[in-house]
Amino acid sequence: MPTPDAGLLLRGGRLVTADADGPADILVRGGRIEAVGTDLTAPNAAVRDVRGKIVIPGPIDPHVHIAWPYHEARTADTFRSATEAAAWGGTTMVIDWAVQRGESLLDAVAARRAEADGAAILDYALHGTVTKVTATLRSELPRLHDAGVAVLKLYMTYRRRGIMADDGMLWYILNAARDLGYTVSVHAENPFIHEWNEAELRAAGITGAAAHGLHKPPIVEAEAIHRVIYLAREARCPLLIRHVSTAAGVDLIRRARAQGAEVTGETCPQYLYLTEEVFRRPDGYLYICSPPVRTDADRLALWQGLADGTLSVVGSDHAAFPRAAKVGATAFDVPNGLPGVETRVPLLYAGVRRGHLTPSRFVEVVSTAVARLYGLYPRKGAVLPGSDADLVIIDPEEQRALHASSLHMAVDWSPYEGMALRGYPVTVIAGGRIVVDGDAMADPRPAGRFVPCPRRAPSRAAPSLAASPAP
Ligand code: DUC
Ligand code: ZN
Ligand code: ZN
Repeated sequence: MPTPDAGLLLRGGRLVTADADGPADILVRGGRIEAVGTDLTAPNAAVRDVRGKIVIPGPIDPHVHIAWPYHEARTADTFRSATEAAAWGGTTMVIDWAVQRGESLLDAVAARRAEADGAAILDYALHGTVTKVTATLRSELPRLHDAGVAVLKLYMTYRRRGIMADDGMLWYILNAARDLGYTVSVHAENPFIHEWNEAELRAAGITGAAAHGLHKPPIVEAEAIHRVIYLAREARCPLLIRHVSTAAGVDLIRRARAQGAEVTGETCPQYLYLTEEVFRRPDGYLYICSPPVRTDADRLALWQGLADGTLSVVGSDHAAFPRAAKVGATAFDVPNGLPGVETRVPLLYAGVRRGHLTPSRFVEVVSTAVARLYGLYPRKGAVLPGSDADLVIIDPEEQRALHASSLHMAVDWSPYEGMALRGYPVTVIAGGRIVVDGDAMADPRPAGRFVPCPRRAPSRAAPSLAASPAP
């Protein structure tokens, strides 16, 4: 009888990576990939026949909000329940935030690790959200690498929540990050425009779900993206725009990249699949997230941006608020966010079926490009000898319909209720453990590890705007 230490041989599958697509056997041993090839043999290993299935490097969700406070509300999950749901949906690692709430970001990292260690069933990493430049923060900035943080996040809005970075703070952090080797990521919305619009709408008595899209039209995102790209180019700091939702945003990033700027974008399944029509539904308030979902034209521009490399990664922006937490408030007060850590990979795979992405590009945006962005490639995001044995097996013929009742996130609704999919992750291997197998949670042990993200290589010289036309 084979023992787990004797290894696991996945035989006869179609291995799809960011740069290859073809038949391959994969031998897993000791939590890592030991060999990849054709006609592999491993006398004592357990053998699994994966003919007809697609094997991909483990998807990484670079944007989740687990147990996350939003005014009086809090997302309903824990590291345990959220990573279980992630695994059910074919994700093998998540990246969450350590948010500077008082003085110290290092304390926030330690507190977040205390929540996750011994609870997460999957590996996880943390990025650091800077909310205030204090003396403590200044002194900690050079040491965040030692705590495993390589990507920072700034909110260009949420002024009234006291976490907004104004232009001065943005400029300071972009310059410090360039010198210290961090990538800066931003939530790009202009607060002054949407707060002005909110006041007008409130005065007119327009506060239902549709007011959400009305107070944050595309200019709210586009102006902020335009401004932060300008600042980051002048500071020569690598920049990631989080959750891009507009065609205008894609266009700004594309043009800046064409001029040599080190800027890229993330989008999320909600912006690829949903449109502002949802705000007309009686339960339209459920769909309130920021930025808002947009039009069909925006949706298609985002798919195009993902396909042509303008946008590099897809995160879920998972924020699991149950119905009860969202009902009853004005559009401006509803806790923002949608559940999505479980549905990100299936929905992106559906993008292959629908002709938006090649199979390799799908793998790149859900896995490999995330690993590269966080400095984790080829430990993560790859199927190479020595890589962590994080693998997901997709059955391209598996038919599933998305229903909140059969999904595993800590919520009683799904933005994609009833949506039929062909092709679904059926087996999830994380660190060599078979975590999900068909209908079974095969290994719910909280064995997820904190994965420190290394300092990135020095920035490519990004041209100054003084030397080239503005984007
Ligand atoms: N927007 C959301 O919709 N949810 C989480 C955080 C955010 O900025
Ligand atoms: Zn955000
Ligand atoms: Zn978010």
